[in-house]
Amino acid sequence: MRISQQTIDLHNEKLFSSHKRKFDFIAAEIPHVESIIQKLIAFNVAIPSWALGTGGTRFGRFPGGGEPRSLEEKIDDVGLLHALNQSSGAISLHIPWDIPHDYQSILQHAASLGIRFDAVNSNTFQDQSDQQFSYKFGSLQHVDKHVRKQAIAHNKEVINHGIELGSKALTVWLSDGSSFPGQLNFRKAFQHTLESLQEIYSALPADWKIFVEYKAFEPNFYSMTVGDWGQSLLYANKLGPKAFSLVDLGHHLPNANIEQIVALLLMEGKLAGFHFNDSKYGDDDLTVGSIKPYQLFLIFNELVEGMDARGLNHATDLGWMIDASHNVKDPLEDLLQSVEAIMLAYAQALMVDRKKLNHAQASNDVVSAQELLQDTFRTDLRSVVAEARIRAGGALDPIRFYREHGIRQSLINERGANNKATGL
Ligand code: RM4
Ligand code: MN
Ligand code: MN
Repeated sequence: MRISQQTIDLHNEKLFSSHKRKFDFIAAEIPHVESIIQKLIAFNVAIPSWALGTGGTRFGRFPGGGEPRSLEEKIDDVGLLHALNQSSGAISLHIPWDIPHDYQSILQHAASLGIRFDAVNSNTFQDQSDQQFSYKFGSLQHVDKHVRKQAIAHNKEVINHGIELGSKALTVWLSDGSSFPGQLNFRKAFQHTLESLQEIYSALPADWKIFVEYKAFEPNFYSMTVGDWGQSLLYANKLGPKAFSLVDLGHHLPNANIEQIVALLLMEGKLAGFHFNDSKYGDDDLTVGSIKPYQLFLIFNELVEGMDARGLNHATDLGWMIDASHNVKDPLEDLLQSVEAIMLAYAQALMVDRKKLNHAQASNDVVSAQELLQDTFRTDLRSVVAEARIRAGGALDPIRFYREHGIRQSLINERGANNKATGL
């Protein structure tokens, strides 16, 4: 199913006067509101192909119906999101969960919905039925070079799929590590992983990047071979200028200061970008902004400051992706909420008065610095985000539109109630 511009316009007309009151009020308070709106319009967040179906835990999974049955239908779902919010114009594919067969028709299909292909992801954390060697004891780190070779070949294959689709980056997340003391020689595991990554790196086209994603624990519970930003940065530095560290918000030990990590990776020119999600305990993969919205704002505050200091283009120079799982919500509603939370945090960060903050910092005025950030965070910018969205052609209230138009029910009618999308 597709959403017509006409139905979006009708929806917007109905809600416009109430929106305008809120927007005019806040716009009068922000002198550079127009430039914030332009930046919001340019900003897009890629949707993960592996999270368009219902997620689950190791205890169970409760599908909601109408899940996409093919890569084409996943692209359709991203098309629906993008039509509603005009900020989800990209999809990030996970191979082999989503192997593209007919590149031309997939490219055409995606283009007709305004969707491009973001980073491609490899998977050496699961065994596939047709593979020769098992990843039970790791992939790029493995003690047996045959296993490493197989994992390297898989990554090269993923790059090749990405080249056909116009992707410009490979994201490598490894579950490699150990679950018990003594199981691994840490130095050898690191060196094997580095050598394997070097071989993958050498297969990258000139204009590609490789994103090295770290994670503190799970599925290995004693050590992870790319366990934190320090290790990821070591690999990225040793690999070369096309290698960067990817921050997944759920991949840190509790209470880590992620905004500081972000600031320093940016300073080193080694920040790849993000897998956005939120969490209370571990890699919970919850809706972005649902648990720690202030942290999200502080991260964006560092991002805007650091990107501007390096003269980066906010919209295109880093990778912006969601990596979440939807266990109890409709995945599409959940993704709309996540994108909205990201846009809001970005808008707030754009609003921060940098001059005043610099001044407060330079004069050790701790109170003013805190007041300034909290004052910004407590300013309701939802109508500014909505204004950007409608100017770009999206819906004033995407979730309301989605519900009023019975989109999930149409998807169930079209695709059935019991199919299971590939992915998490
Ligand atoms: C991992 C990690 C990766 C994602 C897999 C599915 O925890 O976040 O980015 O590809 O999950
Ligand atoms: Mn991730
Ligand atoms: Mn994760």
